[in-house]
Amino acid sequence: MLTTNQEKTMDTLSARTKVGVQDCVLLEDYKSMQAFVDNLQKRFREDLIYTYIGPVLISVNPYRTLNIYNDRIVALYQNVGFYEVPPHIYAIANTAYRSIVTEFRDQCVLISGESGAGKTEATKKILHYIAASCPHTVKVDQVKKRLLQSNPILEAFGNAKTTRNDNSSRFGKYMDIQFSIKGHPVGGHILNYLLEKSRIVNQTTGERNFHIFYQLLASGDRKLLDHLRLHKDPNSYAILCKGQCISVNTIDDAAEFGEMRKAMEICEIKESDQMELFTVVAAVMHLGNMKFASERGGSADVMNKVPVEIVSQLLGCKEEKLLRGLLNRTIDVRGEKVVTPLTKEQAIHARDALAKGIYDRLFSWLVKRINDSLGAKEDEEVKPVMGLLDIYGFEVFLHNSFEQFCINYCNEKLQQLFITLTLKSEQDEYINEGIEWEPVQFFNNKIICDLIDAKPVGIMAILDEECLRPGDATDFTFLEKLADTFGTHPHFVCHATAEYQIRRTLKQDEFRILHYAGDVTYKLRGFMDKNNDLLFRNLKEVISESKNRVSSDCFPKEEICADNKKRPVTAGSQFRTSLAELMDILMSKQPCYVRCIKPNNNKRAYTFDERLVRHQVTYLGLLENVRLRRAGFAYRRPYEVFFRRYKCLSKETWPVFHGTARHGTQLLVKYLPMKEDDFRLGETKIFIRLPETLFAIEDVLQESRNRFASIIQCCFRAYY
Ligand code: AOV
Ligand code: MG
Repeated sequence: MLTTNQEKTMDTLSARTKVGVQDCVLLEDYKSMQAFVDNLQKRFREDLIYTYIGPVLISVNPYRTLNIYNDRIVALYQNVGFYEVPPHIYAIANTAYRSIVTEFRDQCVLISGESGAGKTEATKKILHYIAASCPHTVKVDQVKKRLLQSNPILEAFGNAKTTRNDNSSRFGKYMDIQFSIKGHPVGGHILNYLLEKSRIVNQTTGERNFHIFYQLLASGDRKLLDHLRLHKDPNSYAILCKGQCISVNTIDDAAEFGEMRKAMEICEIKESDQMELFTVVAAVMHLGNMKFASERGGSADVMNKVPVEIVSQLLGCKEEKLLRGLLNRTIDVRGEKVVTPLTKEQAIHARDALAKGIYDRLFSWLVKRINDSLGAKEDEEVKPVMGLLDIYGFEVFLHNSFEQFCINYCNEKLQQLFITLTLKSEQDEYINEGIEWEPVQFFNNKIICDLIDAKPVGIMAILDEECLRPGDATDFTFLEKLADTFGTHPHFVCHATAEYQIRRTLKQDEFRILHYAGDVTYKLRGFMDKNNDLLFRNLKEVISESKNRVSSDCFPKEEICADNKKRPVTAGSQFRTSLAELMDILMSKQPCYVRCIKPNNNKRAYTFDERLVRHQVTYLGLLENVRLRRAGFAYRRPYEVFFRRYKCLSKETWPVFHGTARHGTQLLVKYLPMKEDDFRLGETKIFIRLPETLFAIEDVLQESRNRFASIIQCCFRAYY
C-alpha cells in the first residue's frame, strides 16, 4: 500500500497518468495497431514515456531530460506493488530487486530496441535505482559507486557517434550485479562482446571514432598532450577525421574526459596506469598517420618516419623491429624463418590490423580492470545476481558490413530469446496443461537465426569454411557458396538468384537478409578479412616486448608462442560461441523485459513519427504480446501452493481434507470470488485470468484471518 506521502508525490508527479491506458492489455480495441500506437502517442505527448504490456515495459525515447528520475521518484517505487504506481523503469528495477531479496532468485533485465531507442540510458536508470534504493554502508557505497562509474569509462572507450545515435554503444555489455543475502550490492562483473574495431581505422561520413580520442585531445592538459606528442587538433590525425565529423553539439568532450578520469580513480585505475593507457591511445593515433609508398620492385616503404619513431618511443618497443613488422611478413616454414616483403596495400592493411588489434585488446584490458575493482567473487557462497543486458541495437546504414551483420545477428538472437521466453513458452504451457485457448500467431525468427548460425550450413559456417580454405577463396567465392546454398531461402537474397525486380535493387557484391526488424543489404567487401581477423605474428611479438605494461599485458608472450600450433578462431565463430553462452546465462535467470522504441529518426524531442513507431511495434511483436496477455492468464500456481494458502476459505476443505490438492482446489473454487470464465484448471496448476481476481481472493483471505484473530481475542478475554 502507498503511504500518504507517496500518494502525494504520485499525484503531483503524474496528475496526467490517466492519459490513454497504462497497460495496453486494457485497451478496448486491443487487436488494433492504430489503437496501440495512438495510446503510445497520447502518452508520449504528455511526457508519459512508459507503458506496460502486463509485466513488459515499453519505453519511448523522449530525447530530452524529464524530471522523473529523482530521489523522490525512487522512494515512490520502493516497496510497492508493480501495478500500484504508474509504469516506470524503476518499477522494473524494483520488481527484479524484490525477487532477489525475497526469493533469492537470479534476475535479468533484457533491454532491446534499435539503435538510439534508449537501451543504454535505461540500463543507467536501473543502476541508479539500485544504487539509490539499497541501504548505505561504506562497503556497499563503494561497490555502488564503482558500478555506476564503470559507465563513463566504458562509454568513452566503447561508444561513438554514429548517424543513428550520438552516443552509440559499439560493443555489447552484460553486467551482473551481485547481492548479499541481505540484498546489498556487494560486487559485479561485466562481460563485453565484440567491439566494432573497424571504426578505429574507418568511419563513414557523419560518424566519429570512439569518444576517447576526441576527449583526450580536448582535455586541455598541455603537459599530458606534450608527453604523448599530440596536437590538440583532431584533424592532425587521419583516423579521427574519416567521417568529417569532429565535434558533436550534444557532447562536451573536455567535460566528459574530466568525468571519465574521476571515474577511473573511483574504479581504482591508478594515475600511472591511466598514463600508460593514454599512451597506448596516443600510439594508435600516431600509428594511423603512417603512410606507405610503393617501391620499384612493388614492395612497400614508409613515407614518413616520424610516426614510426613516435609510436616506438611511446610504446617502448624497437623502432627497427616495428618497421620490419609493418613492411614484411615472416612465417615459419619447417623451422626456418621466411621473410616476404609486403606491397603498399598489404602494409596499410598490416598497420590497420595492428591499430585495431591494440585498441580491441586495450578495451578488454579495461573491462578486466573494472571487473577487478568490482570484486565479483566467483568462488564465494552463491549470491543472487541481477543481470543487465545492454547490447548494440539493430541497425541499418547506407553501407552495412560484417559488423552490422554481427550486430543484427545478435539482435535476432535476443528476439529469439524473447519469443522463447514469452510467446512460445506461454503457449507451450497452455498446451502442456491442457488449457483450451485460441493460439496467437506470431513470427518466429528462428528461421533467420538458423540461416545465420546453423552448423554445418549457416552463413557463418560457410564464411568460416571459406576463411580456412587454403588457396583462391575470396569474398566472391563466399557469395557464390551462399547463393548455391540459400538461393531459395525466404530470408536470403542475392544478385545471382533473385527475381528480376529484386535483382535491380541489388549490386553483384551485395547480399540481403530479410531480418525480423527489416531488410538489410550487406556489402560483401571485407567479410573474409574481418572474419579472419589476422594480425601478423611478428607485429604481435613487437608489442609483446613493449615497455608499456598495458600493451605488453594485452599481447602476452605465451599467446604468441602458442600461435603457430593452433588453428585460428575466426571473429564470427568467436562471437557466435560467446552469444550462445550469453543466451544460456540469460535463460538461467528470471527475465524482465524493457522494449525501447525510437520515436523519430532525427533525435528530436516532441516528435512522434507514427510510421516509424508502427514498424517497431510490428517487428518487436508487441501486439502479439498484448493478444497473448488477453487470451492468457496473468496468474498461475501449482495446485499444492494454491490449495495450501486458500483451503481455509471453504468448509469442504477446512479444517481437514484428505484428497489431492487438485481435487481440493476443484471444491474450493466454488467458494472464491470468481466467475467461471475467470479461471481454468490445468493438469498441475490453476490459471487465473486477471490479477484483480487474485486481489479479491486475497482480500477474502485477509478478512477471514481478521475474523479468526478477533474470535481468538474474544475467547482469550473471556477466559481470563
Ligand atoms: P541505445 O543504447 O538504444 O542505442 P541510448 O540509450 O544511447 O540508445 O539513447 C540515445 C539517446 O537518446 C541518449 O543519448 C539520450 O540523449 C536519449 N535518451 C534515451 N533515453 C532517454 C531518456 N529516458 N530520457 C531522456 N533522453 C533519453 V545503440 O547504443 O546506438 O543501440 O547501439
Ligand atoms: Mg547503447
